[in-house]
Amino acid sequence: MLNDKILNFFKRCNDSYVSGEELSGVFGISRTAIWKHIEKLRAEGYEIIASPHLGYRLISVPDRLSEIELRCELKTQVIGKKIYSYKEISSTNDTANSLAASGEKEGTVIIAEYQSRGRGRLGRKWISPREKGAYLSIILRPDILPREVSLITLCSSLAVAKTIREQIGLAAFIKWPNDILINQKKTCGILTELNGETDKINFVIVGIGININTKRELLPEGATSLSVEKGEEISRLKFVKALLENLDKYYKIFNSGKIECIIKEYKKLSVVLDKPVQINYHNQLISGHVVDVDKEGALILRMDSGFNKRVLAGDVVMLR
Ligand code: BT5
Repeated sequence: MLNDKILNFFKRCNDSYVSGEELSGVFGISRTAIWKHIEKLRAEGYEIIASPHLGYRLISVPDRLSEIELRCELKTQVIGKKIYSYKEISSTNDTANSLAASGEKEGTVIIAEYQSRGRGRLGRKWISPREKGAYLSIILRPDILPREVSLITLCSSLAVAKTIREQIGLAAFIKWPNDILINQKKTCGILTELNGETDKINFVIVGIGININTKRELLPEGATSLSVEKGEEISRLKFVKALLENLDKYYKIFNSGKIECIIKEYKKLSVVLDKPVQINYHNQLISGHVVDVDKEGALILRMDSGFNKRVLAGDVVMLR
């Protein structure tokens, strides 16, 4: 805790030197104790130089997804106003679910450097290599009906794809309902979980897993990471901050009722629109041509019979 306070003090000093004496006075501990805290921060990857006459100066911060670094100059109104960061967790969605059930506010983010039981849909696994990706969950309390919850996944996948395009310059596309692809390979998956009753939502958890600096060999078949595709290391911290800002931006548009704006943007990045697909829908394989995504986020499939079918969930296989 004191480490965080010292860090915040450095940040407020705008890159200038702070003397050991000043730090010792502010925090009410000896200069030797201050030095020990500085050593701890250095061990965490903070570059802090010391000059005998001037004191300490923070030079650079590590690429860690910690609460203190993520919150620093984060320009959001709702998302990330509170952040819980963990070095290791079972699943960020599980923690988010329990925090939300005990009343945690909308916008709170739970993020971890490693997940021992990262989850996908239908009990599938999400591989979460340590300090390589971003594994986060966001608590939302949208004023919508349970049947409209797919729109939250849609909105979040748009925010992820846009962030990849803006920050990394890679052509990211969305594969309905919850995958973000680069060069047809999966780089991000989204798991949206709903807690509610038939006609009322208590809360929604949006879980996002993104492979950022993950090596190809740590990932399953058909997966990739931003660094593999870009051919260089990526600042996870910068990327995740930009992502939180985009999530905030699209959630605001969503809440203002401009769903059609979001769907319009979404369709431009969809890999399934106008394509022949096969969908595993309630354990039944159906195939057809995707003709639209409707205002509740459902896929409209023109079946071979000529009839349209509305699909709200399922696994899509591209046929061409
Ligand atoms: C998803 O499920 O794609 C949703 C994944 C959501 C993960 C996040 S991480 C933060 C939060 N906390 C959690 O516990 N979960 C969320 P689905 O569409 O069912 O895809 C799962 C499938 O993707 C697996 O069966 C694998 O084939 C593949 N997969 C697993 N790990 C992957 C990875 N790191 N990158 C790409 N593909 C992966």
